[in-house]
Amino acid sequence: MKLVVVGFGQCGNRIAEEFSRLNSRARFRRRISILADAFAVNTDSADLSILSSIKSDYRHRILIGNRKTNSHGVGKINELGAQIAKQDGDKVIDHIKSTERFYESDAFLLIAGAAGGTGSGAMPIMAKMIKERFSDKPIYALIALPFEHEEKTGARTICNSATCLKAAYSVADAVILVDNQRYIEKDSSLINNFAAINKLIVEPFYDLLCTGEETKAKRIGAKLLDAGDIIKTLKGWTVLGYGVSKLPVIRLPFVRRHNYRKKSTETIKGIQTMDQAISNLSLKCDPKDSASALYLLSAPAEEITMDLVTELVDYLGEVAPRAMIRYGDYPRGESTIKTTLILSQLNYVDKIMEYYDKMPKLTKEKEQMQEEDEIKLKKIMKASRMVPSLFRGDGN
Ligand SMILES: Nc1nc2c(ncn2[C@@H]2O[C@H](COP(=O)(O)OP(=O)(O)OP(=O)(O)O)[C@@H](O)[C@H]2O)c(=O)[nH]1
Ligand SMILES: [Mg+2]
Repeated sequence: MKLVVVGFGQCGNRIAEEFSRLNSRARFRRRISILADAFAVNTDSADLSILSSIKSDYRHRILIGNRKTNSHGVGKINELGAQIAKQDGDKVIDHIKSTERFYESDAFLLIAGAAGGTGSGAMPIMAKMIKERFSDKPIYALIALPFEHEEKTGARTICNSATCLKAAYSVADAVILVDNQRYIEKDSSLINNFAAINKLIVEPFYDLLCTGEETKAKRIGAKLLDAGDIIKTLKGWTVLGYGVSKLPVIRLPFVRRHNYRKKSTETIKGIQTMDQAISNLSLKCDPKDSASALYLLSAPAEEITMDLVTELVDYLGEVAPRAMIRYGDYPRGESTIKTTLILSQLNYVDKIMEYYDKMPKLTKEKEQMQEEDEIKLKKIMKASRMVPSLFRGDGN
């Protein structure tokens, strides 16, 4: 599957860069392209200039709103990010459309941080514009949710996240949720280490995008998972999971083929990677709320047995009983078993309810604060009438 990746704002730009690196890895190691192209869109020229893997010309690093922001970002005001996208969106679409391999792409992946200003505001607006122009390709929004400490310190963080999520959900075919907090829970050394978090965010896409692009016969699974399966699975609120388990490096094929005990250990390893994928979901949610799931098993060809494949389907069926399950296998030369999992069409996501539930209180508090500010300012103005003016005689 080939994506057109567009990152908005600093978070979106950096994750788009990571996708671009993933594409280089696929091309170098597997001779496969998984991106048609990658773009970075920002209101901040400094953020664009420090990127490294996205092409450095103005068509790929697209500056928007420079008249309004002097190229310094929108300072968390996502309404301004949205307004700028409405005005400059055509420029972004022209650049995307003119990319050489645009017509090879299967879908758009638009990326942003929910809590910022540029990405949070501009990404959903651009999703709508892109949908109107290219109705034949699905649009996926990948949204990074803020850390807990950011949520504690600012109402803006919650408001931006809630408005971005609502708008993205209403236009995108699927919204892929990644919770920054989940990545530091797993490894606290990751606090503020965005480069490491971004690598973890994009890793589940690697095999998922590569498998349908393979041309070598020995890399094509008995049950090939292609773009069509992924597109049919992805709908609405979506999370991803990923699990990996190492296999012994030295192999004696004739021993394994006849060794029942070893085979069952490998089935257990396969199940373990599914367990890992479920417990490491990109956002905490209940798999029972998913109506559409997909898994991809990547392993050496000789490890992919019917036993393992059916055990994994049964297991996922128990964990996500409402879900229609699609699956595939990807024979690889590496000595690992990997499971990539998508849980889509979630009908309930705690975290999103949390943001939405907080909004009425925050809106009321904001209105009250504005009223108080006006009253206080009026008081000062009133008192200032007794102060002589330095402008007297100027007509002021
Ligand atoms: N996963 C991840 N999250 C990031 C990254 N950079 C920023 N964030 C998160 O994104 C949010 C801030 O969004 P930014 O992308 O910095 O903001 P912006 O879209 O550039 O908007 P302005 O700077 O306000 O114009 C915060 O919640 C950050 O924790 C990143 O590289 N990766
Ligand atoms: Mg910024």
